Order: sequence, then C-alpha cells, then structure tokens
Amino acid sequence: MGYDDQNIFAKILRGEIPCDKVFESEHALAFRDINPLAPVHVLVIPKGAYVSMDDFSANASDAEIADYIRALGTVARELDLQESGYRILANHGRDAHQEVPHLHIHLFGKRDMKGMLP
Ligand code: IU
Repeated sequence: MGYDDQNIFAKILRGEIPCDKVFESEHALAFRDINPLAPVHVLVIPKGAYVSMDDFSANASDAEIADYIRALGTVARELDLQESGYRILANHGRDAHQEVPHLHIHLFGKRDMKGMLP
C-alpha cells in the first residue's frame, strides 16, 4: 500500500491542520487524540511518511526508529504516567480497523483500562 500524502496526519505534519501538540522531536510528533478514550489519549507519530508499523519497521532508518521509540517513553514521563501506568497500541490494516494511513501509536493513561480494547 502506497503512502497517501493527503491523509489527515500528513496535513498535521505539514501544518495545514492544527493539532494539540504535547511533544516534538527530530523524528516524532505527539498530539492529543481528537476523540479521546481516556483522560490521556495521545497519538505519537513519526514525521516520515510511513503507512503503518509494518512499513516503518521495514523502511525507517535506525535513527528514526530510535527517536520514535524514545519519544513514546518521553511523552509518557512528561505526562506523569510512569507510576499509574499506561497502554500503547498501534492498529495495522483492515482487521485492526486502522483509520488513518499514517503510523500512529496510541498512548492511553489516567484511567483503569481493564477490558478496554480500542
Ligand atoms: P486508528 O488506530 O487509525 O483507528 O486511530 C485513529 C485515531 O485518530 C482515532 O483515535 C481518532 O480519534 C484520531 N483522529 C484524530 O485525532 N484527529 C483526526 O483528525 C482524525 C482522527 I480523522
């Protein structure tokens, strides 16, 4: 599947659409989900044009992967989730109902997530 540069997160990355940014690094951007399922619901995305975790893990550079994974932990710490806990999740493709075709990892926190499977 090719990358659609008209997807909503591509537009956010280009600054064409605003977002509620919580963190930015060289290769990653984190912003609050527009339809939050938890008091903390942040999407962490790579700045590069990657459709999914499949695409990213196969094609991103080591520097992009390292920066992206570090960003996840940094955002969780900056939002003070390390004690209470958090969940990270990425949907890939049809069966998982991935809606936006730009890799995004959901970061959920500040609620009990027993039984929660978004
Ligand atoms: P999914 O993993 O692709 O199903 O998740 C897409 C998420 O993107 C979902 O939680 C939406 O609420 C969220 N989102 C958003 O934050 N801003 C948008 O403009 C759109 C979707 I469209």
